[in-house]
Order: sequence, then C-alpha cells, then structure tokens
Amino acid sequence: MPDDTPVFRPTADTQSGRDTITRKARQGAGGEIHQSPASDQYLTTAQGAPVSDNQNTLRAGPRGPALMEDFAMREKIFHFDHERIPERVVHARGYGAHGYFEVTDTLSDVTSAHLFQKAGRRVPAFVRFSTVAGNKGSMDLARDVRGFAVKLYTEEGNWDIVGNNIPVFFIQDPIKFPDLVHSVKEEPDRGFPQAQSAHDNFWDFISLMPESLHMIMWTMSDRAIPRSFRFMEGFGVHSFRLVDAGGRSTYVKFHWKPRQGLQSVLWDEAVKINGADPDFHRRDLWSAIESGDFPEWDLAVQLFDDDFADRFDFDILDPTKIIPEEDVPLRVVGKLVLNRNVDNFFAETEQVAFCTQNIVPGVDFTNDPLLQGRNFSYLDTQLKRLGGPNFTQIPVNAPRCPMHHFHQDGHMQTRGPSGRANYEPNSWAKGGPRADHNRGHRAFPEPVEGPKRKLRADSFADHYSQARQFYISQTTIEQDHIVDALVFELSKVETLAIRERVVAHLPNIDEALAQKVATGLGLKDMPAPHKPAVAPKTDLPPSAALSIIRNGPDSFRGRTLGIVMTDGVGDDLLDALISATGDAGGTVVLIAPAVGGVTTTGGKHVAANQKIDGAPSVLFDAVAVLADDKGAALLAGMHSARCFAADALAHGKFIALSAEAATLFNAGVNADGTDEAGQNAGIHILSEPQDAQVFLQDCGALRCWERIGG
Ligand code: HDE
Repeated sequence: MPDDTPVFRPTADTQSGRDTITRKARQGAGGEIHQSPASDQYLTTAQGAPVSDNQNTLRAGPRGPALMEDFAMREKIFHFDHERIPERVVHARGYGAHGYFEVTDTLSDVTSAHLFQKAGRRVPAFVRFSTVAGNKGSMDLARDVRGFAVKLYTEEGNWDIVGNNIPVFFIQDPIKFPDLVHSVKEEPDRGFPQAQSAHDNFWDFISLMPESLHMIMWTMSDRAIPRSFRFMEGFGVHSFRLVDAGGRSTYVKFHWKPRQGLQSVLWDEAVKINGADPDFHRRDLWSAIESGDFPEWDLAVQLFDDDFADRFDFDILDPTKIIPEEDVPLRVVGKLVLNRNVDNFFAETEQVAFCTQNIVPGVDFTNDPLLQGRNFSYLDTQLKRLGGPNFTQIPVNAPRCPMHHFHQDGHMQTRGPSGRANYEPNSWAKGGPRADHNRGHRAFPEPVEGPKRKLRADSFADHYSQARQFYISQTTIEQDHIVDALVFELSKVETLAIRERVVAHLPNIDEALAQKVATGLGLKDMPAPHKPAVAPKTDLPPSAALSIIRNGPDSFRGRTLGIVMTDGVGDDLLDALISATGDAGGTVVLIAPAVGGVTTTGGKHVAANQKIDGAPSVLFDAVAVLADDKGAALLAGMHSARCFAADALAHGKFIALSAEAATLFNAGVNADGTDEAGQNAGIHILSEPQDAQVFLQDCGALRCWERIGG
C-alpha cells in the first residue's frame, strides 16, 4: 500500500458539542447520521410523522378504553419492548472508549502489516474493558479477570487484540470453556452468587483442574482488583505470528503497558467501593478522558523463533504459561491513547463486536488450541447478540478502510450496492473486486500432519512450575494478599472436601503458602498433597515484572485526592493542597458535611463536590482533612467522618491534616507530628502551605505500607 494513503485520525474536535461529535462519529464510520434532540426540533414517530400529544393515549371518551388506532403510542411501546439485546455470555459488564494507536518503532523487519511499516503511522482505536463473570449490572470491583479488548481500525481492515489484564488463562482447551464459565457464574439452581468466584461450584471445578492453578495465583493476587482500568496491563495471552513479505514467521506475544504504572486496591477497599460506587471503574475512565487526562499504554512485543520455542521449558502454544520478560525482553513498538468517550453507551460499547479472527495481513494465528477455539466462538456469539450477520455495518464495528465484497441481504442490511454483479468471477464488473494474492492475508504455510485424535500434548502437562514462579516473584505484602484471598474465597465454600482439595494443590506451588492457607481455614490436618503429573520445577527465577508493587506509579499523576473540609478551613492550606495536587497531575474532590460547601477563615465560600456520607475514603488514592477546632469536633461526631478516617488509616492512605483535624485520627497521631506509637507514617500535619508539596511527593508511592505492616 503506498505511503501517501491517507492516515486515519480519530475525530479531534471532541469538545465541540454533542451534535457535532455524534454526526462526525457516525459519518466517519460510514453509518447513518443520528439526530440528537435540539430545542427547535419537534417530536416525530420513527416513521417521521409529527406527534401531536406525547402525554395522552387516544381514547374513546375521557374515561373510555384506549384505541388501537393510536399508532404513536403503539410504536413507542413496541420499540421499548424490544430495547434489550442479550448481554455477552461472559464479559457482560464493560466500558469502552475511543482513541488512537500510533506506531513508535517500525516492525518492518518481522511483519508485512502496513501499520508497522513506518513510525508515526496512526489509526483509530476502540477499547472495551470488562469484568468476566458478573452480569451487565454487576459491580466493578468484583475479584475477577479484566477484559482488555482493542480494536484497531487499520487500512488493511480491523485488527482485534482481544486480551485480558492477566497473561495466562484457566484452561488449555476450548472444550472446557463452557464448564469453566458455568462454574464461576451464579449456581444454576439458586441464581447466585453474582460476580463472585467465592462459591462451591467454582472451587470444585478448580480443584479438579490443576491446569488452572497458575491462573488462580494471578486471580487471587491484586491483579484481580485493579484501582482502575487505567492502571492495569493488557496481554494478548496467546502466541501469535508475525509474517514478513517473504513469508518468514516470527512468534509474538502482545503486552499493553500502562504509562500510568500499575495500581490495585486492597480487598477491604474493593468490598466497600462496590457499595459506595458500583461504577467506580467506568466513572474513573470516563472522568479521566472527560477532563483531558488521557490514559496511555505502550504496546510492547516479545518476539521469538522456533529455536527459542524448542529450548523453552514450556510449550509456547500453552495459554496457561507466560514467557518471562527476562527470557524474551519486551520491545516497545507503539502507543495507545484513549481520548474520546462514547457518545452513546449502547450504540458503541454494547454493540462493539470483537472477534479474535479479525487480523490483518502480516499477522497470523498459531496452533494454541484456545485461540483456535476462540476464533470460532466470537463470530458465532455476535450473531446471537447482535441479531444477524450484518453487525459489521454498525458504525463502531465498520472498518474505516474501503470494503468490496459480495455479501448481500440478511437482517438489517443497510448496504445496497447497485449493479448486476453479485458473484465472482463475473464478466460484468470488469477488473474487480478480485482477490489479490500479493495484498491479501495469506496463512503461514506451516506443515501439519498427524493422526486425528482427542488428546493433550505431554508438553502441556506441567501445571505448577509457573504458578510457583509467579508466587515467588511477589513482594511479601503481595504474597500475603494471595494467602488472604485464598482463605477468604475458600471460607465461602461450604463443602469441606472442596476446600481440602484446593489446599492439596498448594504444596506443589509453595509449602509455606499451603500451610498459611490451611491455618487460615482452620483445617485440622494438612491434606495429602495432590500428586502432580510432572514434578514442578523449583529453580525458575523470580521475575520482577510480575509484581504490581515493583511496578507502581512514580507520581500522583492521574490519581485522586479527597479533601474533607469544614467551615473555618484555612484558605492558604486549602489552596496550597489544591494547587500541589494539580501540579502533580492529580485531581481533587472536595468533600464537606453538606454538599453546599463551606466558608473559609477568609470568608470565601467553597462549594463541595460530595457530601461526606457519599464519599468514603476508599474512593480516593490519598486523603486530607482540613478543619478548625469546631469543624474537627463536628466531624468527630459524624459516623461517616469517623469511618472515613479509620479506613484511610487502615488502608495505608497518605493523609494530610490540619493540626486541629488530627484529633479525628486519634491514638498515635499527635498534632505536633510526634509518633510515639509508630502509627504516624505517611501522615502529614500541614502547618505551612509549602508542606503540601512534600505531602504530594509522598503520595507518589502506591500507599504507605509501613503503617499497615507491609
Ligand atoms: Fe473470551 N469470549 N473466550 N477470552 N473474551 C468472549 O465474545 C471465549 C478468552 C475476552 O469486550 C465472548 O463477544 C472462548 C481468553 C474478552 O466485547 C465469547 C474462550 C481471553 C472478551 C468468548 C475464551 C478472552 C471476551 C463473549 C476459550 C484473553 C470481551 C462476548 C476458548 C486472551 C470482549 C463476545 C468485549 C468475550 C469466548 C477465552 C478475552 C463467548 C470460547 C483466553 C476481553 O465469544
């Protein structure tokens, strides 16, 4: 494809008004133009007929029966009755945003994909993040894997990298996927629990599927409770192929690395956030983009060849295994930026259809069995969900490059090509469209032979070595969280035999882990260890890349400070804290006993964003309480304020206080900043406005582990 092909750019003028955005987005995507209501428009039916009365149904007499003749009423109710479509069978709850992907380093040495031939090339992107198990209305902070699905609208068609925030999966074969999903979803007889893995069916299945143990280490880690979509990694999981113009293949694994760093919440925070704001993750993404703080990820690739694959301890086709970054380093080749919220959640986030089979020339599949199963499932599921084969015409799904094919008709067809030629070859439309061997996608001609049999390769048999490697790669704090998570989940399992069967797998990962979980569960005896098919390797070295704490943010950028203020708050301190947070790239949320706001010592009125009851400290990365003596006494009498303080302390938040507000935090915190009980770590008593800068520097760390015993 020539280099002067127009580069596709996302709509830039997103701030210019809702009508414009909607029209541009629809037009750009080749779809119909939607009409946004404006004040000078009149109401019509879907057929365009003006409506005379939208309050009263046509009746025979003022108290008489409704008349069938009222076509406006019937159309309205008919359409309403059919508003819902089936939710996704997994990943039902999700949130999407638009942006772009830009190549920062060419990959022309390994792939013929047009996108990667030149640094600086940019294509529009749509990303949908999701939880897996919960239904569409479930809460965001479920302990769960997060989907990280990326659609790149390239000039050679849509390329979907349908990944997760965890680089491995529970199972090795697609035939087990329905069993896995059934086991984690609500139990079929009772219809609960919702969006939780902490129940008998899930752990029963896991206890009988040792191949899931590596993934279990990840899902019991803090990876499964991210602080926000913006602070998590994404992974393509499978090994794919890149293929160059000469037909040479290189294996590749895809990684999305957040430029914001990695950050997760504590389980106690997750539980409370779910109550305080079940939309925490979607609100976070929406607000960040709306405020112009666009989240960014680097696309990094791990490239390797057959020699490496042959030497590697594990099978590169096995989706329950990673390739450590220390073995195959990451090469950063691009940047993903999310800079535009959807105009309409249903039209875009709900109707977007990702399919693993959507690849472009220069990219190809491998024989990873799970990937091959997925290639069937995604196309199939869209048919059910979106109602017919023409879902590719929905604007968010439509390619942004020219399309020429002979598909026709079907439900909801909106393309009506003219002319007589609807088959190929034909002699009507001279010259095209025709398949082009040089331009089109060509499968890598891997020689394949072997008897047809239902079997699993021996090279897939080691289920524990990498689970152990993951565990030993964690800091002590993170290892403790894995223990706590296993104990929590298994304590919700009612059947003792299931608890024991799970614990029986753990000595194959780490003896101390097994012992701690057994103790946490109050098991009388340690169950006999499960006998592995292949002895676990104990010599795999730890990998620093696997820890969140070792890869946390290095500043307060993109994070939020919650400031509780009362009447009598000092102007200087408040202003200093707000501007220091802004300088650090963070956001401030002002909280007060009443949402109307407070009056400062200087007599200024400051409106609040939240009333304290609706803004518990779990919603913020760091907190401050600024009050005078009277305000501190008022807060001390409020249950919500006491909980705010107690949680901020318990969760290791960095805390800034006016001297008077220190009383709210009682015990170890003294107004003069002395720390007899050692509980003052991470707590700043602000005396001077310049203390705010020092506080914000501290806040750059993840949280104050020192105070909470990390
Ligand atoms: Fe999916 N998965 N999956 N999955 N998956 C779906 O497709 C499936 C797997 C992932 O935001 C479904 O459109 C099978 C791995 C994401 O719209 C469905 C297997 C990974 C999303 C489906 C897997 C994923 C889905 C449901 C095992 C990480 C959400 C709705 C063979 C690499 C996409 C839909 C979105 C969604 C099938 C395993 C990621 C049913 C059969 C491994 C991020 O087709």
